[in-house]
Amino acid sequence: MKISIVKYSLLAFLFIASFNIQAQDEVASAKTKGKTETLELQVSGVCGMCETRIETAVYDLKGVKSVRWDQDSGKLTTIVKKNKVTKQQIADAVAAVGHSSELAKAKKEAYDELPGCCKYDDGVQKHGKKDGHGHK
Ligand SMILES: [Cu+2]
Repeated sequence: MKISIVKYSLLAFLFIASFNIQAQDEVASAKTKGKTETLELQVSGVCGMCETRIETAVYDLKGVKSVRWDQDSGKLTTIVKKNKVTKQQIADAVAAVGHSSELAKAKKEAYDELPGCCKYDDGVQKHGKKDGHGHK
């Protein structure tokens, strides 16, 4: 009888301890989740130079934590501080450096200044991914 009481209180202790750890984990992840959000946008572009240009323009926005443009899919994934940056701001930033997206058309002057190999609206196909720097 004495032994089983010890056993039960040990079990109860372990149960409570593991519950507390789990609860703390949930609070921690809720904190991180609450601080940032991921915004996705389709952006036109064809090569590694486009990738650098697009990512640099977005990274310059205040509140942007990380940015990645996928050359194959054209998908721009931006992690931002929550409620600090909008998709429209991101679209405007890439439009200002010559890249159209689903929310904003590229500024004509900026598009005209792109190197020939980056003119995605003039029949240039996606290229140069394998050679590492985008152009031969
Ligand atoms: Cu390019």
